[in-house]
Amino acid sequence: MRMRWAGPVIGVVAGAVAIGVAQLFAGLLNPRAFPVIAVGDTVIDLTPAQIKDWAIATFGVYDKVVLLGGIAVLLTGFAALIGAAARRKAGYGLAGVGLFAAVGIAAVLARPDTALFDVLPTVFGGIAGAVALLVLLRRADPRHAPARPGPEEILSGAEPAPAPEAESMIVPDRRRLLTGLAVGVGVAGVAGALGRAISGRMEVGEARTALTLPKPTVPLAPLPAGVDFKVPGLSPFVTPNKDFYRIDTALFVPQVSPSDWRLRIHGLVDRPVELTLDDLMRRKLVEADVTLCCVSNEVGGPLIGNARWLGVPMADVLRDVGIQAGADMLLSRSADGWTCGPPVDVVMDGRNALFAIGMNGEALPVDHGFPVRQVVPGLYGYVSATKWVVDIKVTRFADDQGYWTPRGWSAKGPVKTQSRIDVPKLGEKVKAGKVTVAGVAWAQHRGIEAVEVRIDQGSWHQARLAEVPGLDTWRQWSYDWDATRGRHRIEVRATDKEGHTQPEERTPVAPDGATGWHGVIVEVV
Ligand SMILES: Nc1nc2c(c(=O)[nH]1)N[C@H]1C(S)=C(S)[C@@H](COP(=O)(O)O)O[C@H]1N2
Ligand SMILES: [Mo]
Repeated sequence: MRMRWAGPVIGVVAGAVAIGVAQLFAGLLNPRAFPVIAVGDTVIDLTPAQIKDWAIATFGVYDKVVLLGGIAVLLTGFAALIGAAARRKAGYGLAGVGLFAAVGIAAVLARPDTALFDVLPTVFGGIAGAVALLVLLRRADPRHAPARPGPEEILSGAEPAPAPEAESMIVPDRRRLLTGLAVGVGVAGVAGALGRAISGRMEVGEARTALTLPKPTVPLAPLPAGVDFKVPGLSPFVTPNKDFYRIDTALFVPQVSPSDWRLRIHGLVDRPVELTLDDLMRRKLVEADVTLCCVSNEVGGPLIGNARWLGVPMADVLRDVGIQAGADMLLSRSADGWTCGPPVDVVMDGRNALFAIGMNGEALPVDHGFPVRQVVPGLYGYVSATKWVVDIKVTRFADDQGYWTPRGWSAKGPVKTQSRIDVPKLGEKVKAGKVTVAGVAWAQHRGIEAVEVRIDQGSWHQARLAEVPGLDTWRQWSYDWDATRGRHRIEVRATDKEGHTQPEERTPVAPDGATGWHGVIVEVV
């Protein structure tokens, strides 16, 4: 009857109380001061690039779910250990809670968007966890069990006063402990749920819904009818916002209220400015069809999407502030401290590089950078597409680096010409006869000139190309294949309008984007 399980369970429940209370205070004070998220974000920043690349490659857009699951497992394990140690000696437990809180505090303070005040949720959580630990330990300790007269004592009327040596004979009060644990779970659950609810109200979803997007100063012509072959399984030309891939280092999506948003532009400029959203929306607004893709996209991968963006040309704003001679990089920073540095000449060369506020006819979704993000056609997202952008330092590649550069990725990231087979899918069984092979190809800002398909390494056949509104989007292609029974390998390659054909050689995504031809093997029956 030593209740060996009690220590670990007490640890886990005390840990839950700590986290629930921390969440409650984070909800009241600042959702970003929730230590679990701060630790997760710090882990992401400290994780070696290869592991991050592997996580994106393996889990794709679910990488964060996996990370959060991993953190939950680790936290539970540590809490169980602390509880087990605490049952030997309460001091060990308190030291463990202290260590926990210290890690949380360090992570909160290490976030770029927190202040000293933001350690309070962790401190209160730590105190609540320590109290819960001590109370539960006491309840698990037979010496503190309430006096329960034994049969002889009832007979003799003696006071129950167990001698210390007799400890093992004393039955710990299981029910008292279980009640304590249940109360602990309840406190953790209620505090956590309340904290989440309050943080939720501080989120900007409502402000986003309330924001009326201005009309573009120069409306863009509707998309030509021929942009979309509408082949089942083929990526639609316009990616619906809800299906648009999401990649960023933020576990807790920055909640930037439109009324608080400011864009500060400084550094090597003649006239530094700080713009509000109204300032931005009063400027000339344009629409642009631009395909955004991630440098971490493997050949044939899903990390690409196409949207009609509404925004202010970055070049217009930057011309007003006056970029000084010698500046060659725009180090832009998000509300949560992520940075990237597109080259000045690319942003200023007349392409549709935008401070975007709208995506496919709605305000930017919060996950995609509300209220303002950058979109630069022709550059991978990691060097150009800052979401929740709040600051631009006009600088030089010689002096500054974006987030991913010291992590093993190239400082400059022009998009490589690529193509993907969407249908048939890898391993699909198709019927012999006419089979539509279709997919997308992209070489943003250069444009796709041709797409070729080959079967079983035979000769290349020209695919039919869909229409495009300009050079900055992907282009659908399709090829009618007369399929014969058996296993066949279909491959695709694209040529851009500069005459560059995708090389066959496969290279990894790091440091500047994968190369190679996408191929699928299908079964024709
Ligand atoms: N603030 C911020 N912006 C960011 C990132 C980020 O981690 N933080 N990731 C970039 C990368 S790597 C890509 S591919 C695009 C993805 O944009 P999306 O999530 O809207 O598809 O955002 C870019 N902008
Ligand atoms: Mo990316």
